[in-house]
Amino acid sequence: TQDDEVGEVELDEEGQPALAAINFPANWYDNYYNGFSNRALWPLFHSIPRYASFADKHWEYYRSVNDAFAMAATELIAPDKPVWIHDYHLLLAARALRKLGHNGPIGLFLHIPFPGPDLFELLPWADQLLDAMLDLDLLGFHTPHDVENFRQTVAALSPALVEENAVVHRGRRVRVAAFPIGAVLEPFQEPVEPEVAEEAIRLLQVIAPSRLILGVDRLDYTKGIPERLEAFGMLLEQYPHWRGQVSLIQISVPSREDVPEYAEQRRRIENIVGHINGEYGEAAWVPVRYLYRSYSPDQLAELYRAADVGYITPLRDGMNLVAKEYVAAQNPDNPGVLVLSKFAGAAAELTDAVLTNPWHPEGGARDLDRALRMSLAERQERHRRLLAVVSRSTATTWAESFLQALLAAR
Ligand code: GDG
Repeated sequence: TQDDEVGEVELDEEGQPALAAINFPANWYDNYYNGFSNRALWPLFHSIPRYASFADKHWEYYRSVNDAFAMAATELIAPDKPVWIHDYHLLLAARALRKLGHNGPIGLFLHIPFPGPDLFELLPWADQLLDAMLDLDLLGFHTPHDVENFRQTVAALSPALVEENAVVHRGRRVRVAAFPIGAVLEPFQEPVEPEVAEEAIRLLQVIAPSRLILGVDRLDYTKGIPERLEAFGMLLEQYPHWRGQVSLIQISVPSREDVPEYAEQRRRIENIVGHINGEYGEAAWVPVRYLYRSYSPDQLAELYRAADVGYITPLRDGMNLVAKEYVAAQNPDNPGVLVLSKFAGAAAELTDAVLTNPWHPEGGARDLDRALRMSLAERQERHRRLLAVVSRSTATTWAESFLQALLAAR
């Protein structure tokens, strides 16, 4: 909304689950979402402090919005019922709920990485934020590495007692554990109707007969897209026999366009794409097809399946579901190769991917060359093990195990 008032809670009980929404004034959204959430917490928690900026006003709105969510929740949820909070936008909500008298179990799952103390303490409000998180009963992360960072941050910056699987403070035990999220697999494993995937099919026709390397991400500086393009350029430079033989399709889904660092990242990517295509392109072959738009899951499934290499190179990522979806979409008889950044949370589970360092273009080029040359037997063997991991824990099993732990936490 445009005015200065927070809107009433709007309840939609038709769907399953029921949804409630609150309208915030535009300047609240700007300071809370674009500002504190995406210019302070997002870059810092992804270990990219160079992109972080801190403003008192952003923090004030972050507090107000967390209070407003807690207020709305208490209108809808009895004080003894469990509450599951999601992500970095609502790190103060448990504290706000406790102040309003909520005494039921409260859990929070963080979908992004958690930094160690050297980074976390750069935040001017580090102590207050950490202290508020200790009003939770359960705090879930994607990986054991995030759990360890949280434990070390608490040990360094707070008087709380740090145990193996919990943090204890003011008589409350906050259970801390890893719950690696899984993908919704069905859309990527079922056959796709040609009509609904027409766009993707046409795109594949244009690049045929060359081999295909595929990148899919929101356009975000944490996803390592310029670094990926540099490594692909290095492949063409150092392994010239691949020129004309392999193309990169990079799908970048528009995201957070009001945040200046995202606009800058977009320009940087377009610049590198232009450079590579100008340098290596030929009349009959365009090395990089760059698409700044989104595609439906059916179209993505078609592209995943056609790609010889799924090339996913975040500088840092909580999990990365595209990596899991790519594995799920492959034909087991003739699967593609997942080349995955070792700094994605998914790398902790997907150890049979070709793990790569996105900061090292020559290493990246070597890993791509290796993936493109990999024998059928090795591809099948790696894919078999990756698929077992991806099938074992899905979005559903993840949600069930978190909820079970939340109820057991008290
Ligand atoms: C955050 C964390 C963590 C992709 N292109 C389109 C599209 N997608 C879908 C993919 C995938 C999802 O978006 C992206 O999820 P990721 O996990 O890869 O990345 P983030 O958006 O950064 O998600 C991440 C995740 O939360 C879950 O906890 O894994 O680390 O950063 O499912 O298929 N969806 C549509 N159009 C597209 O063009 N509709």
